[in-house]
Parts: sequence; structure tokens; C-alpha cells
Amino acid sequence: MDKYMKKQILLCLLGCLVAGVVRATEVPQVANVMARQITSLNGAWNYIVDVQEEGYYDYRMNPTRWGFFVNAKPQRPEDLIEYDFDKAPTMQVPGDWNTQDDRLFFYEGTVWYKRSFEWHRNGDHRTLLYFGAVNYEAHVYVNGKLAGHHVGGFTPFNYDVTDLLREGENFVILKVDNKRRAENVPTLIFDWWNYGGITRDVLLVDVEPVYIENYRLQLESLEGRRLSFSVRLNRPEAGQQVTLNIPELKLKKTVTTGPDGTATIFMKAKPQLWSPDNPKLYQVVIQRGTETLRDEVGFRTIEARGKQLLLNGKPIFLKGISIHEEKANGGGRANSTADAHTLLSWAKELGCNYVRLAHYPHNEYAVREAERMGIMVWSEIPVYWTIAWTDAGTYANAERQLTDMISRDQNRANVIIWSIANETPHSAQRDEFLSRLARHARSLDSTRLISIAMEVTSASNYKNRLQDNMSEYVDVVSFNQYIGWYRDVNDASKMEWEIPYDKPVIVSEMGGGAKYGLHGDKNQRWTEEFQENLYRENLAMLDKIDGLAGLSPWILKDFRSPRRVLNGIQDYYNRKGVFSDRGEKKKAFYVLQEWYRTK
Ligand code: GCB
Repeated sequence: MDKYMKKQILLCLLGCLVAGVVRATEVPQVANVMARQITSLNGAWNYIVDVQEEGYYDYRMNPTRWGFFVNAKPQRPEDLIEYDFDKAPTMQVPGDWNTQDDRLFFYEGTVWYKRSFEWHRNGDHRTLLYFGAVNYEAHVYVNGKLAGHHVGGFTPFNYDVTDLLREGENFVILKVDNKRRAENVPTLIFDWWNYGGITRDVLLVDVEPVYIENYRLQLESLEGRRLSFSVRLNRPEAGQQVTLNIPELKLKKTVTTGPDGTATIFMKAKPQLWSPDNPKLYQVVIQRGTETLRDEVGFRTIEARGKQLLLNGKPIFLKGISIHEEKANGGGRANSTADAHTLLSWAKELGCNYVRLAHYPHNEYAVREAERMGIMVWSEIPVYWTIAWTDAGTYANAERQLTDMISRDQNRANVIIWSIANETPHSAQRDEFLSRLARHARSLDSTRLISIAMEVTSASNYKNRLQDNMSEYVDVVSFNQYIGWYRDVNDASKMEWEIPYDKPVIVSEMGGGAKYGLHGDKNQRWTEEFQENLYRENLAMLDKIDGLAGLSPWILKDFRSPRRVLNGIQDYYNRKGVFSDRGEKKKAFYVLQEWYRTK
């Protein structure tokens, strides 16, 4: 053994002693991940479908130390190992499993994923393993060791895996489980496809020991055009200098972090304001030593004044449409700028300046593409229907999803509303849960509006009155209503609305189903004419709502749902799209387009 090797071994032993057991740690989400030093682990991953979780539990249902995550290989000819990732088929990551393997179309359960990768130490740098989203529950293993466990299918998470990595070849294995459970968020029932798998990007992120974890750059107020910039390092380190540079504004400022590793600065500037008519974004460069992050940031204000919504101080009407994160043609989870662009172009053609990204945080590409296209966004977490209101773990899970959604998108000028729930049944426990969430959202971000999709499901004497204890916690009062579909047909013209709150009103859903190409009388359900008439009657009714500030009908495109079983019509699609699942326009599209022309 030469001297050099001896030294290496000694160092290694010392490292192990200091670190105790070698392990990974979950670290707060790194913001603006695409601007970092990244290596993509997207592509073909081997997978094993594990219906009974044989790769995790032994035959007495105890978690086994010899699970699939160790990636065992026979050492001798007589060795018994009943799985082999390298002989298993592959699927594309990111991507849902349901549309990549016919056998998995309806599957809800566990699938194991594995891929190998090369890694080389980069001085004292750290390596984070980042997932854009995994639906729903993920156990992540690196070289056979648990890196971490995550629940929640639509938000990013990352682990510092440096201490689990070795020079050269490494492997990462995931156990992904999308079984529905009562205490999950969303819970057992929800009206969309439970696409399972590693549905968003997987990246290795190379960071220095100290790095910029997140930052926030925004317009504080229109008066005096004050910008604020705050930055947070990954650890409480004082004296770090961070420079913000916005060349087009000739603005360059340096801040020094305090003992908690954060710094904030206010400055005067006169940026052009971001708006749907002029979605102006500025190139921004943030630097700390040798670390450089680039971003595109827009500046605007959004506020509610009485029943008015003001963008940059001027009243605005939100001409919207709701969207699920499903590919434009043929379905499957969407996860690319191109996917987003197609859907958002359809919304634009409809005349939209706004979209409701339902019912969970969509991928970052979609939010950014909407921002470039001048489309405002309502972003929400899947606190949907019958959540387990009294379960502490459920609350913690919802709060975590809310936190991660906000920390990912807090610099997006187009995101104007955080919504924390959809159509939840009233009760004291639900009020407690939702008011806590609303307060939490406000504590994280006081610059955007908070809403909840409430509901009105009946009216006495045709008088619809919105009544919800949560109204005092929101800035914008929103509700879903289905007159003409779940409620009486053809009585929209008789309906009156009373919304007893001095806040802007958004109708967050309305609509009805139609099968593209099915024609008939306007009273015949499932025909395009029925849906067209429903839109006509509803839009005329909405015009009479005092304080109506926006609308996001349900929905842009037919989307997959296991609850929609009517043969020959639904075939596991919710047919309320104004586009079919293949992107064909239904008649209702033109009614809505015409109405938006007048707004
Ligand atoms: C709703 C839900 C939405 C459903 C829709 C429907 O109120 O918010 O998720 O898909 O109704 O089609 O019933």
C-alpha cells in the first residue's frame, strides 16, 4: 500500500467516525433547479411491478433488510435471487407508468425503479438528488442505502446524497407506491386519473458546501416602484456576499448575509410591468462567489379592493379555463414545455388571460411557459373533497405540499392566486384545518391572493347564496357551480346569486359533458348542442353576478377519470372539456370564446 492510499483510507475512516453512519439527508428544495449545475437522470429506467410488495416486506410482513433496494446479484451458481433489475423492462422517466405498459393502465400499487449512473467527486462540492415529483409515495435508495422517504405526488424534493455516492458507477432505486389511502392528500376519491410513477425530472445537482437555496425578487409596491430581493443560503452562514444584477434595469446590488444565512434589500427601479398584454420578463443574474444563478423575472402587483381585482393597480377580469396536467393528445401525465405550450395555446385561442391549474401543483415548465405567454395562474394543492380533517399527519402533509408549491413558484409573476382546497364538506374540523392552511400560506407569501374553491349546490326559490365560514380567510371568494348539469337543466335564467362578502368573486368551475361529434337536440345529454346551450345559459346568468371578477369553466380538455364509466360516451374520460381528449373543438368552445371577446 503506498502512502497516498494509506492517507485516503485514514481520511475515509475518519470521515465515517465523524459522520457516524453514512447517510443522506433531506434538504429544503433548491429553487430554480434548471439554472444549477445539473446532470439529468431522465431516460430509460428498469422497473419491476411488485403487487404484494415482496421487495419490501418479508413473508411475515416485516420490512426486510434484503429488499429489492439492495439490488442483489447471484454470487454463486446456486444462489437464489428472484429478481433482477438488469433483466427487467424499461420505461421512460419522467412519465407515468399507466400509459407506458398496458398492464399498468388501472394499476395502483408499488413499482420499483432502478437506474445506474456515473458520478465523480467534485472537490468539496455536495450532490443533491432532486425529484420534480413522484406520485405518490417514494422510498429513495442510493447504492442500497435509504436516502429518504417522501409523500405527496406533485411537489419537488431533494436529498443530499454525497455520502452515499462512490467514484464511478452508482445506482439509484425507488419504491414508488400510488395506492390511495384515506389519510392521503388527495384522499381515497378524486375525479382524475391516479397516474403513478416518477412523473417529473430526476436530476443530480452539484452544489458548493454553501449555496443559495432560494431567493425572492419582486415588486413591493407600485408607488415609488420599490423592488425587494431576499436570499437564503442552505445554512446559517454570516458574511456571504450575494450580488443581484438586472442588466436591463442597470441595477446591481450586493447584500451580505446575516448570522441566519439570509439577507434582504429594497431598491428603487422602474421596470416595465408584467401583464397579459406585455409579459415582460427581465434577465436576472444572482451571484455568490463562484455560484451563478440565472432567472427571468417579471414585476407586477395583484390586489383585491372591495369586489375588484387589480393587476398593476387596474381592474382586470380573469378570462380563464381549468386545466388538468394531461398531455394534449392521448393523455398521460404532461411534463414538458412543449406539452404545456399546446394546452396553453388552446387556452389562448379561447381568449384566456388566466388558467386554473387544477387540482394540484403542475410542473414548473407549465407555470413558466404560462408566464412567458402572458397567462395568469391559479395554483392549488390537492386538498380535495373528503380529506381526513382530524389526522395530524394529513395536515402536516397538506402544509408541506403548500410550502413546497410556494417555494418553487414564488418568483413567478403570473401566479396570482394560491388556492388551498376544492369542494370540501363543511364541518368545524374542516374549518380548523383550512383556516390553519390559509394562515400558513399568508405567512409564507403576503404578496399573492388566497382562495378556496367553495361550492353552492342548492337554492331555495332560485336564490343561490354562498355561505362558507372560510370566506373570512380568503382574499377572493371562489365557488364551483353546475347548474344545468348536476343541478336542474335549463333553469339558469331563473337563478339569482347572492355573495354576501365584499371580495372579488371567481366562478372556479361550471360546465357539463359532451362527447365530441355526438349531435342532437339541446336537451339531449352528452351532445355538443346540450353543452353549447348549457354554456349559453350559464354565461348569461354569470353576467348578473355582482362583483364577478373571473371564471375558469370546467375544463379545457376531456381528461381521464376512473369515475367516468359510461360505456360509449365516457369510457373513463370526464367529458366536460371544450376540447375532446384529441384536441377537437366542441361547440361550447365558440360560445365561451365569444363571451370572452366581450370581456
Ligand atoms: C367538480 C370538481 C372536479 C370534477 C368536476 C366534475 O366540482 O372540482 O374535480 O371533475 O366537478 O366534472 O364533476
